[in-house]
Amino acid sequence: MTAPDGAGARRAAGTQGRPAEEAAANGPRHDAAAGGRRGSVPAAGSRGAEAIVREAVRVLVANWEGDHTVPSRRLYPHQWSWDSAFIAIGNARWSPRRARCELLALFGAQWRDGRVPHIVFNPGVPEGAYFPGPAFWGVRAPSGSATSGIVQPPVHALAAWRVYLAEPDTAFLRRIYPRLVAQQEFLRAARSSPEGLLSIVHPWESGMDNSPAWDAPLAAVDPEPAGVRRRDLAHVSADERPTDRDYQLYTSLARAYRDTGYRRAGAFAVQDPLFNAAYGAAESALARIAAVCGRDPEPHRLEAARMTTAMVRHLYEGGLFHSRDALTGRLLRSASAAGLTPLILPGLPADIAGSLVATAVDRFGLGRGILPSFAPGTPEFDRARYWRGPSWINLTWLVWQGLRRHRPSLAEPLAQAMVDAVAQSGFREYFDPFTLRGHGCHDFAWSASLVVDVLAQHGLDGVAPPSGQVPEQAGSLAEVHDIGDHVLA
Ligand code: 9WN
Repeated sequence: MTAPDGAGARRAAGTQGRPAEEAAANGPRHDAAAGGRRGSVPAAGSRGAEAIVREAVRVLVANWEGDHTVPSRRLYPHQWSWDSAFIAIGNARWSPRRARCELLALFGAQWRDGRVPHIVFNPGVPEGAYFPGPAFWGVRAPSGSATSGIVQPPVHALAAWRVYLAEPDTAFLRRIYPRLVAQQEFLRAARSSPEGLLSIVHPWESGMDNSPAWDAPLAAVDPEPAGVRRRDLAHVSADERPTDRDYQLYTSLARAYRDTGYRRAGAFAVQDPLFNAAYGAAESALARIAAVCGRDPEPHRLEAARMTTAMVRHLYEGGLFHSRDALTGRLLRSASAAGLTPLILPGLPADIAGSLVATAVDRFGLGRGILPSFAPGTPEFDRARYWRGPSWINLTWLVWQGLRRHRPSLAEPLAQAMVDAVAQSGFREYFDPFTLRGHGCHDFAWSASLVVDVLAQHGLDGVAPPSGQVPEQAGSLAEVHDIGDHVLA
């Protein structure tokens, strides 16, 4: 971890890249002609790929905590729910054992009602290392672990299936299947609406905390009156993080939910396309998992189809999926890249997929670089502030997965853009969509793990990854014994 990037650095990025207006009009790209710094991929081909994979594995080993991986040693020193899923997807390529362990550790802290908490706290880390810590949340899982009481997008079934494909271990699948089912059941029981959509009750549940998509519903929330003692600003510059007011809203909402025993939503209940798409894709993955476990896949297939239909009916408008305010019934039109993630739904109708791809090209610059988290050219867009514009590897990876199914020709440049970002700036938390300058923390785990997965599937500049044959969906990049803990720790 190095010193935070300051505001000066951010201004410098703005002047080195294209002027904001030009960038806004043309969408993100980072080739020399655009005036942005081209991603300096180290020696195209398998040797470059090998160096990146090696460095990624170093990060993943450095962040390993014995049974789970911290997203970042200092900024996020506990286990996070959807991070662990993305980490497992990449770890499956070099250590399927570690990937299985990651998921099982997370589900070890599952609550009786089936919810998988968004943070599992490490008892060895001091209370003050992260805010809000275990004392704020005030709750323990049946396992005894202190946890938060909210959830994150359920991308875990997808991860479990990919971990299985990397190394078919049916015992693992049998063990995790009922837990994944319980996770989905909790969401149906506690969060569904008459329209058949699921609500998140806190912006942190979206995983895209300060997305402009939440600005309107958050206007109805009373901020925590007292100041909040944030820890994140000790590690990252304030202009790359949510604002103090955001934190007052986050704390107020979390406190209100906590005070009902984590049962009743406060003033924020939103049906987010990413969360609902993750749930639908999870049902499709569960159908495959069920078949291997000798269970009936059909209910999962039907549920995936049902969710896809509900999303198209209630969240889709004008070439993009939007959130819907569950309290008012209003569609929250915004230009969040979350609205592109329904591309991961296998049963998405072809015409909708086609329109989403067109939107991605026109408004998000798809095909010309990495995916921004919010559409450039909108008043809310901020190229450096967290989820208000910067590019994140997990969001890009999800859309990439969707493109591989619905528009393979655009999947390839997007894979290359992810590799370019980390080749130029390292495994940063997020990236300027125009210059690929890194922001947020360093050595961020899912940036490392997902790029390992990208290289395993795509190679670099179209060159196959170092281990040679890596099948489309299955297989590992290297044997555990080749890139083992001992070699790189
Ligand atoms: C709050 C860990 C998490 C990610 C989220 C990201 C950020 C936490 C924070 O870090 O959120 O959950 O403290 O800002 O927004 O997506 O899971 O990497």
